[in-house]
Amino acid sequence: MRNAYLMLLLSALLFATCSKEDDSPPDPCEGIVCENGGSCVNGVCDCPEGWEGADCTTKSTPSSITLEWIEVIEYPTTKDNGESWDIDGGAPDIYVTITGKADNIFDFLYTSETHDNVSTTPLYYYPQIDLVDVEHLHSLYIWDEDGSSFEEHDLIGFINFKPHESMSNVWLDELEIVSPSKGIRIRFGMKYVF
Ligand SMILES: [Ca+2]
Ligand SMILES: [Ca+2]
Repeated sequence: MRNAYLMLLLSALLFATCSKEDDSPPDPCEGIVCENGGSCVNGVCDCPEGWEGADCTTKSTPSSITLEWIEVIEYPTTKDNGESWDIDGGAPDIYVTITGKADNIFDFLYTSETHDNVSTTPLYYYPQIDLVDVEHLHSLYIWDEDGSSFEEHDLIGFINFKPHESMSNVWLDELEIVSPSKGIRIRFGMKYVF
């Protein structure tokens, strides 16, 4: 009788142990895939900087983009009539400006220093400015400096660009803008601020 009681107790214990295992909650992260380097925590994706959404596939909108460098790779080396840009007929003295609105070319967000007597490319400039209208059209203008007043400078050319392209599914730390018809090729180095 005592043995039977012990057996019953043992069975009860075994049952309790087994049922405890059966009652354990399922893994809340089972079947959840977090993209772009995200990881699942308690059934919710913990996304890395720059990504959001249930599975980390939605790009965050940066609060600003720091323009770290500009590389001028190609620009028209002469005027349309073949004349030199420079007032003395020599090599151009090149600086760049950036505007946030394509309709006002004199509303400069940035004016670079001038590289005098440019005979080789690429040219580098280091703006270190924060662009806040990240999805708006900006323009980069290339100038030849002549004389002492701005009116004497020649506009060599310009291109439009958007600092942030939300449709793209990658984060680019370099943005290349090419306009074959204008003979201009530029690269930007960018850092995103969220
Ligand atoms: Ca000139
Ligand atoms: Ca010049």
